[in-house]
Amino acid sequence: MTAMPSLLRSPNFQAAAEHRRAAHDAPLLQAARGEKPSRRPVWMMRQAGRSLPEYRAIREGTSMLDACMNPDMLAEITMQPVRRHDADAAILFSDIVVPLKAAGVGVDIVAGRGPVVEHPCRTPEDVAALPDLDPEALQPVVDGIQGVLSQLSMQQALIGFAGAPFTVASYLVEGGPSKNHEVTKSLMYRDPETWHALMRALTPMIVRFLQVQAEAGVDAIQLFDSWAGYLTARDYREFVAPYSREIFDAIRQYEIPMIHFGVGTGELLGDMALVGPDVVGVDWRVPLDSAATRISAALGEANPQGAPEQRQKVLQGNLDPAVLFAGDDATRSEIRRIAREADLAIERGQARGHIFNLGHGVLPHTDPDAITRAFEEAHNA
Ligand code: 1CP
Repeated sequence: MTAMPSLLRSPNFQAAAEHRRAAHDAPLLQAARGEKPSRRPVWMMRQAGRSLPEYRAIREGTSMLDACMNPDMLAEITMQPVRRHDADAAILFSDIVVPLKAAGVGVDIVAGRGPVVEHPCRTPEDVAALPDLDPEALQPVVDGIQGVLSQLSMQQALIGFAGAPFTVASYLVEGGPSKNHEVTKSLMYRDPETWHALMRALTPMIVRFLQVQAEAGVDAIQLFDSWAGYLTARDYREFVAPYSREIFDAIRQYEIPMIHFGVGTGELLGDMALVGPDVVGVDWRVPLDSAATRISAALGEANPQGAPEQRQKVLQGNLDPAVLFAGDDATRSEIRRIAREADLAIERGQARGHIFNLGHGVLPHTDPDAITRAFEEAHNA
């Protein structure tokens, strides 16, 4: 398949739809639309990278961001876990800081640490100096996506992704990974005007990143707001939700399923459902049937006249990644419990479907064979 640079210039929903593969019946896409899938679809966050020896081998001598910008490596790394684990979806091998890097922000991914920003963004001047993202700079991602799509079967979906503005901002403001996010939160509380300006600068960059992926043919997208769980619901509504909503509103026109996920977001599930995704990812702390009750109540409260379907989202999750270290018996019983809780939520009319996943990413040092067995178990649960 050839690259499609013309698609990068302006949003082109029509062309994106014409280029989409005929993967309509892939179980993950069926589930995400609220239809009954041919099997319970499974993928795992961080299934690409980390745990796989073939990943460590291919990455030898190449920096993380260089690997993300090399179409052949991107495609190969994206495909590795799909081949190994019979996954129902590939997750694009990229990172939430790729759009920043492509825009020219000084950012690197340091091994064993994560994204590190050369010049943290904390003042109105820093925000004003943030560059725009020229979508042409993402051509390697487009080419990599073409490579993945040419290898996936029509039963396997490709999930594109981006970091949500709050989570991306946390790296930009802190300057790197953070335990408590205190610099980010203090900017939010001390100088809300600059905070909102930062959100307004990041939102179009993230929209662009997702548009480029949608137009290159990804079958679904996930917006990661990994660190939103550090906020109160009140702060989330004021400082974060309007921008995440803007992103879902901009991408909805591509008519591909949209997933939203964060860690420790039990108190935010209703609010996160309200910003507009089709699927809500749940971490392992809240059982899926309780998650569905919270989501359904929030949707009903926001739209009391709405039809019953408008009170349901598809659930994604939520095996504790640590369980994969506990042996096959423990893993099997946890997977079955999760499947039961998801099915219960669906029976009660509080959810439209279930995509099996972990409650957060695969942990480093997880045995790849334990992952393969967990996929099989979840398919049959
Ligand atoms: O050298 C390496 O192998 C670096 C490890 C690594 C990998 C494999 C990083 C650095 N990023 C990635 C790829 C990646 N990042 C993917 C695709 C692979 C897959 O999921 O299978 C995805 C979806 C991401 C998204 C991402 N990056 C998130 C959101 C998801 C999540 O886990 O919450 C976040 C928060 C990041 C930042 C980031 N990048 C890398 C690290 C180690 C981190 C986290 C740092 C921290 O703890 O703050």
